[in-house]
Amino acid sequence: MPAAAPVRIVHLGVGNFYRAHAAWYTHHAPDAADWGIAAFTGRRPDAARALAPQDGLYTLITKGAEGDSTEVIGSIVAVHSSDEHEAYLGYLENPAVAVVSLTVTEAGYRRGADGTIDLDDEAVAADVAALTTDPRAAVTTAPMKLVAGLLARRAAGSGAITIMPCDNLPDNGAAVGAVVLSAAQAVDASLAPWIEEHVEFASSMVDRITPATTDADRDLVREAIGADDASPVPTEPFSEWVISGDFPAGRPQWEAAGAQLVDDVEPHERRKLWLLNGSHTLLAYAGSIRSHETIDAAIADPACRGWVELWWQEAERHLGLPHEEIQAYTDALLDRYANARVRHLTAQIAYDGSQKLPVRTVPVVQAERAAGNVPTGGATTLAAWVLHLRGEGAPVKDATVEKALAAATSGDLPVAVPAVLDLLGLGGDEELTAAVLAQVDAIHAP
Ligand code: CS2
Repeated sequence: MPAAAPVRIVHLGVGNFYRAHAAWYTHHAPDAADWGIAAFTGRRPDAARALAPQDGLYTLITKGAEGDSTEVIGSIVAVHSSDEHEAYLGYLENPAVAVVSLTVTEAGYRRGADGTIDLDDEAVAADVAALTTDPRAAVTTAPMKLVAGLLARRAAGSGAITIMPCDNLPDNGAAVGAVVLSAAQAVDASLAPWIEEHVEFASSMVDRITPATTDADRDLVREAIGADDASPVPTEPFSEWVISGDFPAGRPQWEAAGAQLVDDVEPHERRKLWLLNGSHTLLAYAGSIRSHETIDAAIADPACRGWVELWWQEAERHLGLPHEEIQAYTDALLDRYANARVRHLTAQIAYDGSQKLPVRTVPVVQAERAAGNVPTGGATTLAAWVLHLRGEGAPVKDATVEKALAAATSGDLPVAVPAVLDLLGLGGDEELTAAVLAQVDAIHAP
């Protein structure tokens, strides 16, 4: 193995997805030797425990429909658990560190309804109190980690840096910019103008289906490379990364590794969020209720496949993209979903629905209703989510589900459905309510 590259990227939330995606592109950039990644875990320190003893190295297993290939990835040169706060501040103080990227899930940004930081969130409030007293105090939420890092960078006089979220939020750079600026205001009002001047928020659309690691993956790697890897990452062959934004302190030549640098990520992002993530969410709930454990099993069920196709037609009407482009993308999606070797669990995608539906499902349903249509595909997702919240299919794992759960269990379905629709901003719509109730029956039909 070549000597580890110097740390110039800090990543928050290292999990399988990041290691299948941006870390892989960084490994393949022609200037990879200059761009090491210091990766911090999210809440759970498992990834740090597994990766630190193997110096951040891990095996990527690409599961094609026909067979596997393995590759050892070396771009992560330092691994830390999320509480190693001094180490984190130390990186941010270093002017050579040019990028902070994040995969912290949709919920991790702690956004309030208006898109600014949710100061009522208990963990956020605790972080604000801590940072107001001591700018080097340990904090736990992602937005406040960014604020703490920027306070340290400003104090060190280390200048410009780019923050690049890689989560499935529309216009994720601007979204995180709004969160960080409002978080900074709450801690130290003088930081906000410094951020305006020194910090760029890049947007990125990331696309690669990446399931959780299983023991079978560890066995496969032992067989393939003759060494133990505590944390290999299984993924699919398909991969797409579209980035827009400025990198005043530099960045790896990701485009030479296959990433696309564009002026506007939005059309790519919406296409992916609505067609891929929107259909994933439909399959996660409707599929698991119909006893399908994986996406390949769900898409092989003619009823599920029919609803996904309806959903794609509904989304297409509002994407404003050429039909051929959408057709090519959805044809590829059908192949990706049918790849049984990936074993993507419906229960995994079912996590955090309260954060996911508002960005991947609701906008299409709203656009359809505004156009006078009753979207059966969208109504299926809504019906399946209500049933999931009422205990059917995949278990509910969702930190911000409290209100939706209360609405979904507030009475019989004719009461619960309108209550959930109301919460999603789709309330007072009898035609839509009737469509959702009809899809409850359709999902339950054999
Ligand atoms: C999935 C995504 O779990 C989910 O919500 O829809 O993780 C999806 O697999 C990725 O966005 C694919 O790029």
